[in-house]
Amino acid sequence: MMDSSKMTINLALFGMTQSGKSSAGNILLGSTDFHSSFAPCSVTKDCSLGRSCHLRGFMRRGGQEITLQIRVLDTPGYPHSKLSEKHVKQEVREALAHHFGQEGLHLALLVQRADVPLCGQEESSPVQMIQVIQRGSYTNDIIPI
Ligand SMILES: Nc1nc2c(ncn2[C@@H]2O[C@H](COP(=O)(O)OP(=O)(O)OP(=O)(O)O)[C@@H](O)[C@H]2O)c(=O)[nH]1
Ligand SMILES: [Mg+2]
Repeated sequence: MMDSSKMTINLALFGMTQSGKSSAGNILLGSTDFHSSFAPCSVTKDCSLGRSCHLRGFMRRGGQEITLQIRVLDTPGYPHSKLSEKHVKQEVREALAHHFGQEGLHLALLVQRADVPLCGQEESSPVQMIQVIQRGSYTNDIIPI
């Protein structure tokens, strides 16, 4: 049965290789859950889930305090330096189903580097992946950061 005193936000990070996805996830969680480093190729190869602590007194519903937890899914870069686009899409689909299940994905955060000019088709690749995945699921919002 659903616990009405808890609210969970299921969030996933998307973006090109080395855009700062894992760092953004760590900042959101206030943790070092995700391996993040500067590299000439893609660092993250698998999806992984991090959870925030339960944030008490986040809001009230019917006079009752609601506790918030944010669940963050880090994903491999898209395009990836070693993995095919098909592989990354499949990996993300499976991770979304495994970690977020029936609840689904609530927020998709698109992480982009501010110091690299966007050119050609590449900048839209992560958005295309989100859209492909979204067609088979339930994401409501895409937020660029
Ligand atoms: N200057 C600056 N560096 C950042 C920022 N965010 C991340 N970085 C650095 O960029 C590098 C790559 O960051 P990651 O978080 O590993 O990037 P990623 O998108 O997860 O990379 P992949 O897993 O390889 O796709 C690291 O050295 C980070 O410290 C930022 O906002 N500003
Ligand atoms: Mg990463």
